Amino acid sequence: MTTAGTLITVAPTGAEHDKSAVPNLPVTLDELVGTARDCERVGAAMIHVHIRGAEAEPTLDLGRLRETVAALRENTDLIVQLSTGGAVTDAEEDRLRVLEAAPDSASCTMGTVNFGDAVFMNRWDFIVELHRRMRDRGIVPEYEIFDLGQLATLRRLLDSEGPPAGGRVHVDLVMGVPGGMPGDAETVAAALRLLPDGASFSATGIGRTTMPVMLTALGAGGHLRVGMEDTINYARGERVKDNAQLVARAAGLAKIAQRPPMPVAEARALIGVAG
Ligand code: KMH
Ligand code: ZN
Repeated sequence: MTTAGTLITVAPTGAEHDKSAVPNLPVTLDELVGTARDCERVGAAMIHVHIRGAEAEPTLDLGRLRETVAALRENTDLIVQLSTGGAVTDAEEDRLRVLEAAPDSASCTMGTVNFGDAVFMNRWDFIVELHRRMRDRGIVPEYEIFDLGQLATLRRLLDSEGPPAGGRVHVDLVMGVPGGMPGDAETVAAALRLLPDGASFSATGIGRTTMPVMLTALGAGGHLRVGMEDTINYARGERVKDNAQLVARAAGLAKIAQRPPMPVAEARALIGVAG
């Protein structure tokens, strides 16, 4: 489904980088809320959240997740999406427990993929369980796709389990992960042929694939995810200053493409999150 506007999601932290690589990586709740406000101001409508613990280590601590959801709701209008992907080392039961923090949306990865030197494990039974629990709790999934075969898994899931909470199917193509699909125009085109009918999609390119993926997705009627989770260099030899810099660039390109950043209310309707 193509729309006039562009849904911009910011993924500000992730589980893979630290402040020694990017000093403005938001790792405390205050930093995350400040980033969220800045990014909302320049065009983001949704935030994809990974949180950190007291030592800035990736964590799925439920108390912290609940506090984070509450703080983001209090300080922004952004759609709050929690990661159930976590870090590659996270256990399935901890990833499922994330849903107890009751976000608007949560990520739901459609298969196992090599992830650099590690493996990001997503067994079929686990995927089904995540999908069911999200539906039972009214949490809207964003189906994360790291490789083309995962789109076949998404179709299998929807065929066997029926539609998700909210009734819409929204997919995020995460491209350019070493071990996953490449981040280039040909692969975006191939992915679009495999999308379920009526699905909306956003795309993000890791590292050097950031710009080719962004420009292709915009031209193809897709939406954008940007942020330090995926991109720590703004240009060759230039570190990203902060997440708002990445959102502002995406918003500027979306305007040039005559598909300006989508207001939050429209974004909620697009992916099926209740207003
Ligand atoms: N950190 C990656 C292993 C998600 O957020 O759902 C998984 C990830 C996907 O980032
Ligand atoms: Zn993530």
